[in-house]
Amino acid sequence: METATDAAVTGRERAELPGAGASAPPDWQRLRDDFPILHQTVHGKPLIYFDNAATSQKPRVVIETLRRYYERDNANVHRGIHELSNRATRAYEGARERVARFLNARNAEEIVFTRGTTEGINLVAQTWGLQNLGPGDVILLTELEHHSNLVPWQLLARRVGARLAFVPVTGDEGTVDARRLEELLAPPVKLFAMVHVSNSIGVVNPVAEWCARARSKGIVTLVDGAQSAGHMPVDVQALGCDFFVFSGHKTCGPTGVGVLYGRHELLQQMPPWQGGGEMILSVDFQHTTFKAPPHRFEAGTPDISGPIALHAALDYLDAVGRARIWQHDQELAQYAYDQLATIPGIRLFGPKRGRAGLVSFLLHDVHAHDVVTLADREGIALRGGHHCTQPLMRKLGVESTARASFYFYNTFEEVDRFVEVIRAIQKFFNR
Ligand code: 7TS
Repeated sequence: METATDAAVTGRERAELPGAGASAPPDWQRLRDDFPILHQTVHGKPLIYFDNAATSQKPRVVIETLRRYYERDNANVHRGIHELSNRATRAYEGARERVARFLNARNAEEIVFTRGTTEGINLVAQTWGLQNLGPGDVILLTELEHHSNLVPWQLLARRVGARLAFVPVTGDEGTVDARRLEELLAPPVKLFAMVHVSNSIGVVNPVAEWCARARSKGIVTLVDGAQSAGHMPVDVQALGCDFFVFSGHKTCGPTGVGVLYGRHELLQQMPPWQGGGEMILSVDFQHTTFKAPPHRFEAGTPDISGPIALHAALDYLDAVGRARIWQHDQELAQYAYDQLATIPGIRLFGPKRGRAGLVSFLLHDVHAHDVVTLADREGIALRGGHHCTQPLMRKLGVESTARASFYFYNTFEEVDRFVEVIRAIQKFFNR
C-alpha cells in the first residue's frame, strides 16, 4: 500500500532528480526546468529572480508533494488509528528523520518543527533562556544579526535582567573582529547566538571555530542557519553548536515550516513553550505532565504538509548536491561582485573574497529603492532596504542597500544582464 512518504517523491521521480546517481556536475540550465515559476516574463522581460535570500523558489516535486498529500493522505497526526492518520503521521515523522540526516543530528528527537527561523529562536529564548538566564548574565551576538536573532534576546534580557553584548564588525567588508570576539567570549556570557551567513552583506562566519571556543568556556551556542542550510553542507555535530535554526522556505520548501535542532541534553532539560494538545503525557484539572522532546515543543495541530514537502525539498537539494550549490552560489556572487566593482561610484558591502551567494551595494546618490524599482521594470527581482539588519546598516552609516541574492538555478547570463541594468541605472542618475 502506498504511504504518504512514498507519495512525497516516487522512485521514478527520485531517479530523475538532477544529478541523482551521477558524479558529473549538474546541468544548471536544465535544473531551471524543475522550477515552473522561473519561466515567465515580468513587465515584458524574462524574469530574473535574485531575491533568494528572502525566499527561494520551489521545484515541481515540492509543489506536487503538497498537492498529493492533500489529495490522498490528509489527516491529523499522532491521534488517529485510521489509515489516513497513520499515513500522515508516518510521513510527518519521516520528515523529521530526513531533517536529522540533512543536518547530521544524532537522532530525530533533536529535531523540532517550527514555523521558521524566527520561531525557533523565540522558542529557545523563552524556554532555555527563561530557565537559564538571570540578572547580570550576558547574551553575546554579532553586529551582523538579523532582527530575528536580536529582538527575541532583547525581550528575554528585559524580562530576566540580562544584558546584550555585541562582537563588532569592521569596515564595509563587515568581517567580525576576531580579537574582540576572543575578549568578549568569557563569563558572564551565558549564550553566544551567531548568524552563519549574513543575509544583508554576505559574510560567512567561521561558526565551527566560534562554537568550539564558546564550548571550551561553558557558553551555550545558537547558530542562525537561515542563509546557510539550503546553500552549503551543514553538519551540526561538526559545527559543535547547541542549537541550529533554519526556515523551510529558503531551502526550496514551503512557507510555514522551519527547524530547530537542539542538542538532546539541552532539549530534555527545557520546559515546554506553548501548552496544548499533543505535547502532554497526562492532564488533570490542576496539573500536567509533558512529553519528551521534540513533541513537548509542538503543541496543537502542526503544519503537516509543510514538513512532508520539506522532505521532498531536502531530497531535491541533496540530489543536486549542497557542496556544488555552495560553489555555484559563490562563483555567481564573485562574478557579480567583480563586475559591479567596475561601475563608477558604486559602494559594495561585505567581503571582497569568500562571500556567500549575494551582493549588496549602493550607487552614488541613488536610493536603493530606486535601483530596485528600475530593475523590476527590467524583470529583475532585487531587494532594497535594511534587510532586517537595521543596527548593521547604522554601523555601516547607511539606511539601506540594494541586494541581489542567488541560488543554484541562477545563471551567469542573468548576472550579465543584471550588471548591464545596474550600469544603465547608474548612468541614468549621474548624467
Ligand atoms: N535570520 C536570517 C539570517 C535571515 O536571513 C532571515 C530572513 C531570518 C533569520 C528570518 O527568517 P524567517 O524565515 O523566520 O523569516 N531573511 C530575509 C531576508 O534577507 N529578506 O527577507 C527575509
